[in-house]
Amino acid sequence: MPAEWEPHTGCWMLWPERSDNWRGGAKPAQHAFAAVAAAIAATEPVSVCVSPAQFLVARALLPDAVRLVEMTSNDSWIRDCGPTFVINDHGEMRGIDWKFNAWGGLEDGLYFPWDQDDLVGEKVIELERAGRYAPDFILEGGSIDVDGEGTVIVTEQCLLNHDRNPDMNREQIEANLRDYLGCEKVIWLENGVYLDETKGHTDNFCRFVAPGEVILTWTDDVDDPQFEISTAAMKRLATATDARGRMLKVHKLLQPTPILITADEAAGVDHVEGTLPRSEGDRLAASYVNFYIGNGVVVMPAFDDPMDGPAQQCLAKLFPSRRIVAVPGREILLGGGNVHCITQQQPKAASAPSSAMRSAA
Ligand code: KQY
Repeated sequence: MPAEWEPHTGCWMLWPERSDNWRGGAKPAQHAFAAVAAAIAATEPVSVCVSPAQFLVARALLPDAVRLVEMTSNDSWIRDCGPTFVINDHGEMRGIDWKFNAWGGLEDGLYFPWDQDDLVGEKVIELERAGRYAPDFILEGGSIDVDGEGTVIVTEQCLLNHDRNPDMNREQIEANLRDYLGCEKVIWLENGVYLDETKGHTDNFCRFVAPGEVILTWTDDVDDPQFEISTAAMKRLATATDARGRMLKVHKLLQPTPILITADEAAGVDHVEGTLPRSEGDRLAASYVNFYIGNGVVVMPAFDDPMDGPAQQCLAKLFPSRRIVAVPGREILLGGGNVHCITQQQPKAASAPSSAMRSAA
């Protein structure tokens, strides 16, 4: 799997719609998604998958350059239910169509059903006429982060959670990551961001920003539960080596002031049995680490918080050849994720696709 900073042929997104996750009939979220799509579309092609009912609404809110594709889904987290694109040994792009169970299945998943989300990976791969790998393995794209040189970061909280692949042990899970992502080294952190409803996705917590360099969400407030989580990760990262044997340089990215759901925001969500309740005062898993690295931009969430500026400056130093675009992140956060969770990059293949690709293993 190439690193996200390697060249893309494009980016995929899904259009938000369900009113039991997104307040105000998903209207505010749609504007936020449109801002993300527009920022990314400035430097690479963007495709947004949308239900037939929302096609014209999305068309009206998205820039003309964004391609709309009609597709059914249960929600809009394509990082997690979409394909993970990889490049094989012949330089051809393939899609991994992981199994998806809405972050925990019937026991503690975030909604039911998730059958249409589970088909998104296959449908996108079809549209791209790419070869498809379909492992019998539950994984969300937000739970992995790679350096493109054989290293992947994951958390135990997520990948060893009994609600994902309960019959597999750590070694079997590592074997799947090695086989499908082409990784030689798995770096295991313990937990992800405090109260993250994905149960520990690393894309909200700790990510590669260059070979041998990671960024970690951080707080200096010892009374914040995030302090202990980030400190524990720092300890592991301090002794970890990557697939090439390098020690890691860790960049701390200070989190925003804790963000709580307001009464108004909670009241705007349709409360439906079987979905995660959104209640006034609940803390959200806000993190600036949830950014998207596009061909010429880094799109980061902003929260109208004093820490927005320092976060933007930190990313500007780490990605000097890209423009750092801050987009309003609160509405996406209210749905349970952020910019990275709603996007999926498609890496550039090293060779032209051949007709044999679709049937090849
Ligand atoms: O953060 C993500 N990768 C997705 C969060 C899903 C939240 C569903 N309500």
